[in-house]
Amino acid sequence: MSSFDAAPAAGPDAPAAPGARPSLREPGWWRTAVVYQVYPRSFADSDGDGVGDLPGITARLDHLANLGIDVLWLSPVYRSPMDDNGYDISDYRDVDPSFGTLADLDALIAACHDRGIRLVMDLVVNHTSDEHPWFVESRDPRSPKRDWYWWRPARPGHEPGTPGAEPNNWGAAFSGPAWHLDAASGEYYLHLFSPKQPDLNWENPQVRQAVYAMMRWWVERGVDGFRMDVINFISKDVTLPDGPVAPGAPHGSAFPGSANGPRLDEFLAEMHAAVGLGEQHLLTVGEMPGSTIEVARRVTDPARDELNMVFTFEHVDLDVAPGGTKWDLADLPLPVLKRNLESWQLGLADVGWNSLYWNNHDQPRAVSRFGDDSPEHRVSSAKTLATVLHLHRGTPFVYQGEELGMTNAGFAQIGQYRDIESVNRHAAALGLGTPAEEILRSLSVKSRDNARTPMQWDDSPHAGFTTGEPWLAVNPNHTSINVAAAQDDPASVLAHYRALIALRHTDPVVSEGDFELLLPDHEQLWVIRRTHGGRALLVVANCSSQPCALAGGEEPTGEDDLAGLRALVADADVLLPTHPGRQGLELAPWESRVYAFGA
Ligand code: TEU
Repeated sequence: MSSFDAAPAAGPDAPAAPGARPSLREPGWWRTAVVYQVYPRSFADSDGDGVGDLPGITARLDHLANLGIDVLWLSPVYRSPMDDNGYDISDYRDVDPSFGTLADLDALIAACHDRGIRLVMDLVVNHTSDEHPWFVESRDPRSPKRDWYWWRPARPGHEPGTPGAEPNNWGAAFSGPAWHLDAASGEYYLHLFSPKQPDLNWENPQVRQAVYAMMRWWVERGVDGFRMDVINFISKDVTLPDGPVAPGAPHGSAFPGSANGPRLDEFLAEMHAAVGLGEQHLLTVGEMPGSTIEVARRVTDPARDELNMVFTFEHVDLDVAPGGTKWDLADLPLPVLKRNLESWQLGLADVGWNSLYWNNHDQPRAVSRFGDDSPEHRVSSAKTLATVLHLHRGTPFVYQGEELGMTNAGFAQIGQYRDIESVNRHAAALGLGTPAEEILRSLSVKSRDNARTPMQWDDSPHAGFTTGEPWLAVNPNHTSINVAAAQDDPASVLAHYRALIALRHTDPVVSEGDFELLLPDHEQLWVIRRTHGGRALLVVANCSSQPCALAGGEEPTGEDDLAGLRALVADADVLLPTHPGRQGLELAPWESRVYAFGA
């Protein structure tokens, strides 16, 4: 148990013991919190080896404290062969030497707590590394750990190792089949990601107990919660049925069979009880590709004791051609995006809770994807995207560098990429005859490395990230986009994030207010009304690179039309503008205003 929760055994009215600090984990604390994600490999390197590390993060904590965030989510720092940058774990109870030591992690937890920041660990338990002792043991068919993973013989009538002999047709997320043949036993094991990430078999109760014990160990060490990697994959359809095959695709889809299986709720509730997630008010957020509002409502219903919130993928899968993969690019009309976020707001309004995010270590940079990263509009569009997201109801997640308006990497050659998904995708698509330019174009838009270029601290040669050679190239635009330049600039994206985070902490309309989307079909404007306790906030955001007049030509009638909006904003106070001093009925490109109504 964290020292913050070791309440003195005194009556409720007893004065606080000298030096006692308020608990960082009151019931429901995460409903007003803002989370900041650190991808350790790319945040700050303290020892000059070109890879970010824990002492580097600790040394930069004041940046997070100044931003005002409540929680640091640490992407994996566990011991790992780094096939997938730490999402392939070989020891859950140790820190990888490239990131430092357990003592460094203890120091980071303490330094966070000293600043009132909670620390949430990434929990990757759908799979381990193939170098984890559990899997090493499991390779022996007579081992008691054989059943800890998904070992299966070849498809009946097929010789192991021949084309099509895999136990089913699922493709892996990182290209190729989701099965790897182990020559020693002649059987295949399941890996939904890389062959070095074998899936754990959660049907086996010993697996589950081993995971819960490990989680308790981290809670004892002082962590304040868990972000759970692909947690809806832990329950699968145990018949492992073939998935649908898209035209021209080399493999079938692992959906729906590999996720959201019949025992998901049971496993999550069991974990909740076994780890004491509720009693200790730990933050839990489950990453859930392919989950629906219905699943999220169930899993985040407080009465069910499963999770606080989930990461949906719906809104980050909208710029994909119908039936395609993430690499099949498509335009995203604003109404489609607005309506999607609205559906989650309404779907989880009375039960459950939303997470809110544009960015993480797997997604391209928001300002490049949903905004306009040209020099003219980058700052405004980064601010306006932030305004819109942070004025939704839920817990916002900020990914490192988002608060600066960091952009996509701009890589033009395959040699610049490091991510296993991108590198494998390039090879697989070339093999299928896709033109190289087309592959590079989709990588430049969608590669996960867009999010992973080093954090831009200053304008020095490696952006203040490292004194050595960075593991992934620093974006050349760090000469102007960096923390040092933004720090004291009231017009910076950083200053705008500080204001939004502060507003959530002080104004219950932001954290708890009811949500309404106005003008849902407007192609430039994103208009949101939040109401709570007789007060209202109205967000009017021009999400386009052209000016937008609220005095339109042909206007629809009805409560939510432009004329109604004009009347609303005529005399209202602007609480949080992207363009201070501007008023009137025309919005500049990417201008947004938060108006306040009521006492
Ligand atoms: O990601 C799960 C996931 O399905 C995607 O976001 C993934 O990145 C996909 O390949 C995108 O096309 C989680 C982690 O966030 C990711 O970094 C890991 O690689 C993955 O699980 C495996 O642990």
